[in-house]
Amino acid sequence: LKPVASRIVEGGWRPKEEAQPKNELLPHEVSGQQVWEFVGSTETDMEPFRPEANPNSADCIFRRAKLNAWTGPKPDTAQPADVNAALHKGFEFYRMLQCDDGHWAGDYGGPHFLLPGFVIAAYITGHLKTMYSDSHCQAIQAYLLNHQQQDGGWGSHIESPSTMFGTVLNYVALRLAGVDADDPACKKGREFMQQHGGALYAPSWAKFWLACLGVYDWDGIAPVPPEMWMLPSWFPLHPGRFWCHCRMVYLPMCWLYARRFTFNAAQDPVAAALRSELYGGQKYSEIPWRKHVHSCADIDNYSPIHPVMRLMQDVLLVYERFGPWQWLRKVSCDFALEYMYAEDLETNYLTIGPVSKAFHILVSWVAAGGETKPKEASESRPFQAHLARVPAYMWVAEDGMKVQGYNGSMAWDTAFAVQAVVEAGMVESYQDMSTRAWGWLVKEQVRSLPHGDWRHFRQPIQGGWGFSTAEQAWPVSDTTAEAFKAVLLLRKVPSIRSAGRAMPDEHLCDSVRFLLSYQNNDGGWATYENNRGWKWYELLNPSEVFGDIMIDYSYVECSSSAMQALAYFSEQFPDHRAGEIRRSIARGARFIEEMQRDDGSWFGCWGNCFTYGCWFGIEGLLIAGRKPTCKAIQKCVKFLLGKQNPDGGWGEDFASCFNREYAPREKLYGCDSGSTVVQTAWALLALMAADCQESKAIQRGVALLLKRQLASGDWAQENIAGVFNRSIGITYTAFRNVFPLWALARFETQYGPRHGCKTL
Ligand code: LAN
Repeated sequence: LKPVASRIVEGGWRPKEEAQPKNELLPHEVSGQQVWEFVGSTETDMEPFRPEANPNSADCIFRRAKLNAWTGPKPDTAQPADVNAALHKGFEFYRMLQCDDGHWAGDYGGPHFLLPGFVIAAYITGHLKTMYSDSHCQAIQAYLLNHQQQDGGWGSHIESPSTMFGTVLNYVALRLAGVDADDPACKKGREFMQQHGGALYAPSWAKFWLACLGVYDWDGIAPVPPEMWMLPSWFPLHPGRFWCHCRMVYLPMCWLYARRFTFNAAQDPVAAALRSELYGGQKYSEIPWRKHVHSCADIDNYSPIHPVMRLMQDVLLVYERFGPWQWLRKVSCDFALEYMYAEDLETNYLTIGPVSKAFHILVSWVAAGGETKPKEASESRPFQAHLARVPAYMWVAEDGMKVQGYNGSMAWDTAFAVQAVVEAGMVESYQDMSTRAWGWLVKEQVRSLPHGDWRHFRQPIQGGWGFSTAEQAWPVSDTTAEAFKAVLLLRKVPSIRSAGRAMPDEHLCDSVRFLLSYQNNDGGWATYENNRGWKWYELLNPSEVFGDIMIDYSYVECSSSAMQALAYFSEQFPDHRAGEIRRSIARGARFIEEMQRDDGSWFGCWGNCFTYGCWFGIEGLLIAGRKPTCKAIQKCVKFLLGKQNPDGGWGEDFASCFNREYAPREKLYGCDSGSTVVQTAWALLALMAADCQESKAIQRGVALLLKRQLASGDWAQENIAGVFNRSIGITYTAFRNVFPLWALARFETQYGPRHGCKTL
C-alpha cells in the first residue's frame, strides 16, 4: 500500500549543526545534536516528497542545507569515465555532507510508533507548545498526513501495510497535534479503525499510551507489575535478564501502570472526543474493558501472546483485582523510579531509545507531582532536562517532522564512511575529511561506567562505541567493533597520526577488553550486553507486534564485526592478549558456521536481509582464517549469485525480514527493476571478499552501481534498508553513499586488479 499524496512541508527548515554547549541541567556535554528550526517562509528548491512513489525520505532538506553551506571546491559534474572517477565523485559529494566536528548525520526515521508517544507525553504534561513551535506542529501534521495510506490507516513503519498499531497511535497524534475530527484524513482513519474493531483491538503498546491519555481504561491493560524488579536476581524471569530495550521500555511502563496514571481526559475537549472517536461511537462508560485485555487485530498479531503468557497475565489480573501487597508495591515503585533517574543521568537524558524517552518525559512530570501541581512539576529539574533533549530525537525531511528510531546513527555511519575511504586508498586525497572523522571517533569512545552499574544491570561499557554518541552511553558490540576498525585503520596512516587528535594505546586496549568480555558462551556476540537468558523467554513476549525481543541473542552481524575488530587489533598489537583473541575468533567462527542456513545464506537481523547477513557471515569466516574455497563460503557465494537480477543488481523485499524467507523485490518505486544500490553493494562486498570467480557477475553489479550514480555523485534513496525486531523497517540515509562507495573501492583496488578487470 502506498501513502496518499498529501501536503508538502515547505522550505525554510534548517538544522542547527554545532554541538550544543553544555546545558547546566545536563550532567554531560551534548555531542552533535541537530536542532531543527524554521526560519522565514522562503520556499526552497528542494525536491518535493514523492508520495506516489517512495515513502522512504531522501533527506533532501538536510542534504541541501549541507550542500548550500559548503565553501570548499565544488565537485566535477562530468560523467565519470571509470570506477576511479566514480569513487572520487562519490567521495567529493559525501564529504560535503560531513558535519563540522567530523561525523555524518542523517534522517533515521521509519518506525511509526514513536512520534505519537512524544506527542501524547507533550500533550498530557501541557507542553505541546513548549516542546514544539507552531511550525514544528505543522511539520508534524504534515508527516502524519503524508504517511496516511489510501485505506485510511498507517503502517507500523513507512513501508508496512496499515496496522492498528500504526493507525490508532497516529490518529491520536494527529488529533492532539490539532487536526479536526471532521478533517477527511480523520474520517478515513476512523473508518479504518472501525473495520478492525476499533481501538479495543489495538496491540498492547498502543493501548498503554491510550490508557495514560485517559481514553482507554486501565482495566483493559495486561498487568505490568513493578514487583518483577524485586525478584531475586538469580531468578530466571528477573527483568535484568531481558534484552535491554525490552527492559527499559517495561520499566517506565510498570511505574505508570502501578499508579494507573491517567490524564484527566473528561476535562479536555480533544481527549474527551477521542473517547468516542476511537470506539466508533460506543458509549465509553459501557465498554467491557476486562474482556479486551487480550484483544488484538489479526493484521497486528505478528507474534501472538503465547498461552503460557496469557495464563500468567490472567493470574496477575486476579492479583491486581484483589489489591497488590501495598508495601511490596511501594518498594518496587521506588526502585523503578530510582532506576529511571539513574538511566537519565547515565544517558544525559536521552535514555536508551525513543520509546523509553517518551515515557520518561511523562514519568519525570508525574513523579514531580504534575497531576496536582502542574506548574511546579513543569519547572522541576528532571522534566526540564528531558525537554532539553527532545530535539535530539526530532528530524525534518521532505515528508515532515518525525521522531527518529534513535538519537541518530552517527557512529555507525562515520565508521563505515572511514572504512570505505581507507579501502579506496584515498585517505590522503580526502585528508581533511578523514582527520575530522578520526577526531570525532576518538572523542566518541565511551569512557563512563568502567565498572558497570550492577544495581541497574549495566555491565562495564568503557572502551565501547555507541551507535550514535558517547553521551548516550549504551555502546553496542558491533558499533564498537566497526568504529574500532575505523580507528585502527586510520591510525596506520602517518598523516592522520600526525595531524589528528591523540588516542592513547590504553584506550585501544579498553576496546579489546570490551569486545572480549561481550562474547557469549555460544561463541557469538549479542548487541548491548552479554546474553542473560534463554530462547524460551520468547514464550513470555508480551508485545504482539515484535518478534525476538526478550533476550539479547548472539547475532551473525555483531559476531562478525567483533571478530574483525579483534583481528585488526592483533595485527597492530601482536602481543596484547593474543591467545585470548585467537581463541575468541575461533569460537566466533564456529558460531557463524552454526548460524548458516542450509541454502548457504545467513539471516540478517538488523539489515534487509539475507544479502546483509551473507556479507557479515563471509567476512567473519574469512577473518577467522577460513579459505574462500571452503565449503561454507562457497555455498554462500552460490546463494548470492543465484539471487542476482538480470540487470546485475540485488534487491530484497522487506518481506524477507518479516517472513524469514528470501523474498526478491519485484520492482522499486518508479523503477523497472527490484535491485537496490545498497543491497547490490552488500552482495558485491561479500562476493569480492570471497574472491568470487565469476568476475562477469561482479562486473555487472559494479556497472549497476555506476549507472545509478547521480550527476551530483550521490545515489537516490531507494527502499528501506534497516530492520529491527523482525517486523519494523528503519531508514538509513547514509547507506546509499557509504556502501556503493565501499564496494567500488574494493573492486577498484583489490578484486578488479586480481581478476584482470581493472576498468569496466
Ligand atoms: C538499533 C540500531 C542499530 C543496531 C545495529 C548496530 C545495526 C545492530 O547491528 C545491533 C542492534 C542496533 C544497535 C539496534 C537495536 C534496536 C534499535 C535500538 C535499533 C534498530 C534502532 C531502534 C531500535 C529500538 C529498539 C527502537 C525502539 C523500539 C522499541 C521496540 C523499544
